[in-house]
Amino acid sequence: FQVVTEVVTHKLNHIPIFKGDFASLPPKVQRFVAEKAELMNPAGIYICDGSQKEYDDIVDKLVERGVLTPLKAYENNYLCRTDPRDVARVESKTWMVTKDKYDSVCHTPEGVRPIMGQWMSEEQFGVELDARFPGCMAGRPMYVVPYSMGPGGPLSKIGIELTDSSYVVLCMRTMTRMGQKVIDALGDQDFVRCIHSVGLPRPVKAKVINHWPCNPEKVMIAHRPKEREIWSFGSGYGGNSILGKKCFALRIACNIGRDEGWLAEHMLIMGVTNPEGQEKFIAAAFPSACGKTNLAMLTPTIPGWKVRVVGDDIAWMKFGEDGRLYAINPEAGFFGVAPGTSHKTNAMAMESFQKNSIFTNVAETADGEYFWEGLEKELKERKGYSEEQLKQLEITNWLGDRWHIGDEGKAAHPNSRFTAPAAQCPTIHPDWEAPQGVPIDAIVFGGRRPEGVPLVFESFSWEHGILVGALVKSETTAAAEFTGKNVMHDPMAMRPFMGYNYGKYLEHWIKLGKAPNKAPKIFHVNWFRETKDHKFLWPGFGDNIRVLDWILRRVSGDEDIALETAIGYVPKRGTINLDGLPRIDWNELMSIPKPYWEEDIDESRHFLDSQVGSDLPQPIRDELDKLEKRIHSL
Ligand code: GTP
Ligand code: SPV
Ligand code: MN
Repeated sequence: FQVVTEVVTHKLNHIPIFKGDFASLPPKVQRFVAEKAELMNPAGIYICDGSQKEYDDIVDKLVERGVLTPLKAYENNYLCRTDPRDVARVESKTWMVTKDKYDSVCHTPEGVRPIMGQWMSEEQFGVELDARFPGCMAGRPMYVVPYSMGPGGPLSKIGIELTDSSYVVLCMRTMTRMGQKVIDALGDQDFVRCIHSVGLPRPVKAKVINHWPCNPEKVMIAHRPKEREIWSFGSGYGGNSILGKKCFALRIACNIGRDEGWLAEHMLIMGVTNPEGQEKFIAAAFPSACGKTNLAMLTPTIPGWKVRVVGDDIAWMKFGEDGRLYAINPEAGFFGVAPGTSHKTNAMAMESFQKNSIFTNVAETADGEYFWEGLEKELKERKGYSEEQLKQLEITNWLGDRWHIGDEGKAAHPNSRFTAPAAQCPTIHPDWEAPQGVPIDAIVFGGRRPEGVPLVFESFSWEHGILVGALVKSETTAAAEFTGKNVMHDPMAMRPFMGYNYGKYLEHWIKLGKAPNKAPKIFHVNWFRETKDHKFLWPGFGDNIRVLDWILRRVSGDEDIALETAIGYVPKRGTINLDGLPRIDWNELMSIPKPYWEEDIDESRHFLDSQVGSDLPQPIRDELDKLEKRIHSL
């Protein structure tokens, strides 16, 4: 039987309710809201119901205030320009707070700073919290955002975000299932507690740029995994503030998954149907801004194939009773990279954001259309402009300045994003909201590897595949604060999102793939290998279906198409369909240069020794030893 722990309703000392019925919230929610309101002292409390009217009301207010600009060429599309100091995730200010340091990070040698997760002590967190949150919502409304990650059912989880950013409320409504229906489903259950403030109480002492309050000096994104709690301060942008996404669905959820026996991963989920009509599902992990959204929405360039999206960024995966791995997309929208998106590269994304979408830090044309790098050609053709007319087109860049194509600088920030409802994607999978998920047949890792790494290879086993994931590296992108193009480790594409000791995380992966569970095959792809003069060797985008074709034939047990090499199985020449492509330099694209891999394996060993150390599970160490031997005998 259950002990009723809370029977009293909670009091809100003098803080008015702007909207909603506080008394009808479940007691646990009342207490959470009341306590945090007491701490942050907002002007009033706004309980979100998730309705269209509520969304429209907030949009109207933001348009009035100049935070959003209607993009007049579309229905219900808006542009938002942030403070230019608040444009991406801030990995260096993201922490995991646990009693024991090694619950969060690995035992790295003296003087080596862990890059998979940053730990903060509970004492320090207390100090940092006190320096930020008391009174931080003064003069602003506090929105109460109840939301579900997942469509409901056994794999879904509920969170409540308290935020003083109305932009965040709008994004949460698109990115999650949000509102009264979640409160109704919650009842007396627990939920993930999410506290977010832009960190600029009124009266504002700093200058507010672009009507975008934020507090860059004091940014802190802290997670208390044991308590299932997130505290985010100072930033209104993306993964820093839309707390259902990276904070909950990856950093907190991987902890829940560890306790409950499932995986929370930075992966797209897609259904791929071959010309014979057989569908298989793929989950793929690429680091931020390395092609997940594009692959998930791919328009095949070879006849007879069909690709449908289940998710473009996050997968929650659990082995079912039949031993197969099932995945859900916990999100309800796409928060996708805008630059580079065009009808040529990603038509399905373009179709997804023709209405009801928010564009953050993109440029705007004089005709009220969005604009970013990569749209020049189709804009010219669609409008019938001459080269000269195109250059004369009046554009307002992401900073709000007048700008023309060919001018210095960028029209859109490289990490500018569209926020669009997933249901608007023409290729959304009919089962994308299936509560039990879809069965995964292949897991694919990848990254931006300009050198040395072939287009595709297949691992020899589940454990070897985990090593392949553990050694994912990629050139840095604009999705986080790093500048310049350095190849960095991004194990499992989770470096910025690891929620607990990475060695223990690898152990969890190993354990889940054991019989009677049927572990999917694991592959690695690289769309980004370059020629000596820095041209991509592979056309990418829709042509990536040709690689998926090979992968799925391997999954079906086609032995004849693969060659065994030191790093894994690679396609035999002629087994990837290249029909209709301009000349592909197969040798360059597929080569496994010994000097490169010798250097790489040394660096990989150093990485695992210094970053995972004694936490590295023995089966992965064994795989590393075997890989090293194979490379030396290349
Ligand atoms: P996050 O949302 O940050 O997690 O990124 P993502 O992994 O979903 O990356 P996305 O699909 O948005 O792609 C990021 C950038 O990579 C875009 O500018 C794309 O145009 C580019 N890109 C994606 N796929 C390919 C490809 O196959 N080849 C090449 N050359 N570029 C690609
Ligand atoms: C990523 O950086 O992987 C994203 C964008 O998907 S953000 O939500 O900002 O994390
Ligand atoms: Mn992502």
